[in-house]
Amino acid sequence: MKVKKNVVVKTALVTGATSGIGKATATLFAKHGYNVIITGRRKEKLKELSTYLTKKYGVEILELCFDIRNNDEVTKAIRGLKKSWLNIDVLVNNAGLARGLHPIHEGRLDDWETMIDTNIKGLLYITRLVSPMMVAAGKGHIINVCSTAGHETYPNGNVYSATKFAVDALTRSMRVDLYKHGIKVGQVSPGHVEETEFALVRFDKDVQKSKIYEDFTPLKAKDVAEVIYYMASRPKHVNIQDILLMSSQQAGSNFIDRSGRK
Ligand code: NDP
Ligand code: 8X3
Repeated sequence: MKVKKNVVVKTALVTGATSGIGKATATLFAKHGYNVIITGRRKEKLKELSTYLTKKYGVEILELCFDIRNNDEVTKAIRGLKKSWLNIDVLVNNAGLARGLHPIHEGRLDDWETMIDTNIKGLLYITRLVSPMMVAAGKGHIINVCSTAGHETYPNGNVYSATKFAVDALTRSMRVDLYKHGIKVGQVSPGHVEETEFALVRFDKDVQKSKIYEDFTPLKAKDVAEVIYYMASRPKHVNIQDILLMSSQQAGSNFIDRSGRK
C-alpha cells in the first residue's frame, strides 16, 4: 500500500500476466487504481502490457521477468524489489499450464515435470517469498488460480488435475497457517476459459488441436479476472474461500454442451 496525494494506492502482484487470465487480472487491478507487479517469461509481452496499462490508467507497473520454476530467479526478482514495491496487498498466483492430454500409461515425463514444477513448486516459491512480508505487515490477500480440474478428474487430465488438487490443498493449508496473521487466502476455480493460450500450450502449439472452444461458449479471461477482483475487493471481514465457475454450457469437467456456441 502506498500513499499518493493522500490517496492510498494498493499493490497487486499477478504471476503469469503475459497472457490469458493473468493479463486480464492485471488489467482489471490497474483499471481500479492498483499499482501492479506483472510477471512472466516473455519480456516483450510484459513490456507491451506495462506500457499499455501505464498510459491507459496512470498507475505504476513493474515488470519482473523470470521463470517461476527456477527458485534462484524468483528469489532474485523478489529480493531485488525496491522498498516502494515491498508492500504487496494482493498476490495472485496465476502462472500455470497444462502440457499434454494422454492416458496415464502414455504420459510424457517431461510434461509431468513441467506441470508439477510450474503449478505446484512455482506457486510455492513465490508464496514463500511474499507471504513473510504479508505476515510482517499483518495483512494481505493471496488468491490462487485453481481449476475445475482441482475438484474433479477427467479422462487424460491425470497429472494436470493432480497439480490443481495440490493447489486446492495448498489454498486450504495456507489459509489455516495465515489467517491468524490477518492474511486472507482463497482461490478461484474456473472451467474452460478462452482468450488464453492454455490450449495452445497444452497441445504443443498445434493450432488445429487447440481449437477446443469452437462448439460451445466457454468463459472468457475477463470473466475470471472479474471474480478475482471481486474476491480482492470484499470488506476486510469477508474472505471468499473458493469460487467455482463455468460457462453456462459446461456443468462439470465431463459435461459440456457442444451443440454449438450459445
Ligand atoms: P495462458 O497460457 O494464457 O497463461 C499462462 C501464464 O502463465 C502466462 O502468462 C505464462 O507466461 C505464465 N507461465 C507459464 N509457465 C511459466 C513459467 N515457467 N514461469 C513464469 N510464468 C509462466 O493460460 P491461462 O490464462 O488459461 O492460465 C492461467 C492459469 O489459469 C493457469 O494456472 C491455468 O492452469 C489456470 N486455468 C486455466 C483455465 C483455462 O481453461 N484456460 C481453466 C482453469 C484454470 P510466460 O509464457 O510469458 O512465461
Ligand atoms: C483448465 C480447465 O478442464 O482443461 O484448468 O482442465 S480443464
